[in-house]
Amino acid sequence: MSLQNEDFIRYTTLAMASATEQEILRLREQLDRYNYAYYVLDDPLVPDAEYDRLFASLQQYESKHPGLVTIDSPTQRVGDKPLDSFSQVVHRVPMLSLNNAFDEEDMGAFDKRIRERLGIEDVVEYACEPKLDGIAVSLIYRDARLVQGSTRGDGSTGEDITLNVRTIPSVPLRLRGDGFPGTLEVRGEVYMPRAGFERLNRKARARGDKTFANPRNAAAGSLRQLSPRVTAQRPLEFCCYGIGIYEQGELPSSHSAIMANLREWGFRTNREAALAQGIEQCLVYHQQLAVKRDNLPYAIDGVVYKVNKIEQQEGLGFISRAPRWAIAYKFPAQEEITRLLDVEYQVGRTGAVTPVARLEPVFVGGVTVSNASLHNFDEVGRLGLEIGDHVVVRRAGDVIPQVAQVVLERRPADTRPVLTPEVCPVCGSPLERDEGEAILRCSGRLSCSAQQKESIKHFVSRKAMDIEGLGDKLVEQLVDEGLVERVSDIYKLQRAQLLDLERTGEKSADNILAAIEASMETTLPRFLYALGIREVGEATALALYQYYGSLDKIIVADKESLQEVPDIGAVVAGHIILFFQASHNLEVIRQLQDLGVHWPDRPAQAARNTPLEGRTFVLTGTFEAFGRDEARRRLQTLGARVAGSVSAKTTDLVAGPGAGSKLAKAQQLGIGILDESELIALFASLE
Ligand code: D41
Repeated sequence: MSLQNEDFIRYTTLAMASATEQEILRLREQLDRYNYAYYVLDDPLVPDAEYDRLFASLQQYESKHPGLVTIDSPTQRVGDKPLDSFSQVVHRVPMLSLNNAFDEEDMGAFDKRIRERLGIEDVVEYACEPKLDGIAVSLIYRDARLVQGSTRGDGSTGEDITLNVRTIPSVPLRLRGDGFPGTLEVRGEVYMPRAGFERLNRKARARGDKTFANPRNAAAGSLRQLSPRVTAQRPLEFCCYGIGIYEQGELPSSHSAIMANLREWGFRTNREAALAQGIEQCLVYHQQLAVKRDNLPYAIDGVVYKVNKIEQQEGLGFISRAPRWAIAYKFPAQEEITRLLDVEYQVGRTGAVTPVARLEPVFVGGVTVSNASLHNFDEVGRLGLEIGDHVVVRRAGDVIPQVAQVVLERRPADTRPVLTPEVCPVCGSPLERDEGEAILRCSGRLSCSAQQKESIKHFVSRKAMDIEGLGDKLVEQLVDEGLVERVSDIYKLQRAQLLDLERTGEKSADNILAAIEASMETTLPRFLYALGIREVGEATALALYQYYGSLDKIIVADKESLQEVPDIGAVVAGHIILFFQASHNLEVIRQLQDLGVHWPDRPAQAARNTPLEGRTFVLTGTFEAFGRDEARRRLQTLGARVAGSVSAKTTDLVAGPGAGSKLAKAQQLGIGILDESELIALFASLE
């Protein structure tokens, strides 16, 4: 397909275009507008489904009329020819670096220097913005078209990554609106939002590939791909923070006005940005952002303050490659180096043996960390971890601290390898490894006290039987004392036995007994979930209940039948069969029922108003009028099945903004697609 066709634009602006050409222009304009609303305004105008439909339509027109394809068409983001290497780019206006401040004193000194140099008594106006933890990038636009993208490099010379930045959806290929200069260089950070980073690493782990240590490395690694197709797959975003070249146009008089213009022209700016009058307000901003930090969808490592008035910036100038008018006030680090003291093995409910790092306590991301997740033994191998090593520990947001990498330069002489256990570290049973899985599992099942404890903890947990007061510590005590071996033993507990335990007084013993009693009246979905069948979470438990209505039917269901249940595939069906084949599981269930655990079966079909019976919905994206849970519940009440993934059994997909692969798959399969308003209309007509 020809990429360049400048003539097309000129020709069509003469209003002599054919109907096809007009349609192509209309689609592009509409897609650009939707993209702008989505990425810059954070306020989507249409469901993703609609965007994808228009996009597909434009693609179709363009493939029939290759001569009408232009370089700035939304369909032309991803080029398919990989490069041999990146060429160098000299920055006409150097990309300066930032001086750092680490405490309020540093900030006070910064403000004082500025007021002295400018000779002003009054407060200085500062523009404040989060310091994104990404890669600084320059984008050059000539006559509104993106002509070059490059990395900052050393500030004077970077690498030409034009083809890669073009694949980032929040990078405009063409400027919007008017009033922009003939040549405009926009600078900003390319970063990977946290959710995308976690997803990428999860996938890498599942495939046995190397993971990225943090979102910044992931962004850098993704931009450094010679094949733009790879970059296009990575969830990157661009947020601008300033300008470089600005020719043939009038420069606004403040940083905030420049940013407002960039936003009009199609760039994402940081919505947390604010103006502060004087240093005091700057410090308040820093404190407030520190509180928000963990809840932001992207990683930040501080606040950048800039003197807002351009005239004042010019009066201050720069010194050794950093402007005097800006400073980065850093937050406490989210990565620290500490020592790996030992690796211990944890045995989970399903027998999965996972390695856990015991660390020399280290203050990171605002808390003291002494344990970190190592995921699985393959991960230990990939990290090249040895006991005694110095490691980088990362704690960001509310995720569990992780060992991100080994600091090989600092490896002491006396490190020991991390051994992969051959038998269960708790019960000594042989370990098994499922085909194609990285996870080792204890084969001891419920003879393993670790699995006993974990499965009992699961059984009593809030979303399962919800026995309040039976906390983890108490469960461990009960198992260790031999009072509870299997979940049914809970219902045989005597008051005197509880009182014999340490730390259990009369009152708490009575409360626990009352909670145990109350839990006997339960629901089948809760009970099914509580059994702890592998891969049967809350949603699957509910689906089983809705499909079969009673436990007896589930117990005798065969594999084919189980796979008819929405969201249940061969693997999960296999786990369910295996569970109910084991006679000791059936015995525990029988005992539980004999001891009084009961639930209502699903009411007979005929008595219910179930107009959506036989239809299988999948919900994707976000909704405004109600949460996804509520939408699911209401659909189920109307008799529909609600599955988690799109398959041949899906009849309807409800797509809110943010829908992605499920939508694409549904379109492929020709499944009916509804947006939120259509769903609301459906409820209105049926409820
Ligand atoms: O968010 C950022 N990482 C950020 C980086 C920002 N918000 N503003 C920045 N401003 C500058 C100046 C003041 C020099 C224009 C920066 C950077 N520089 C920067 N990023 C990497 C090196 C310098």
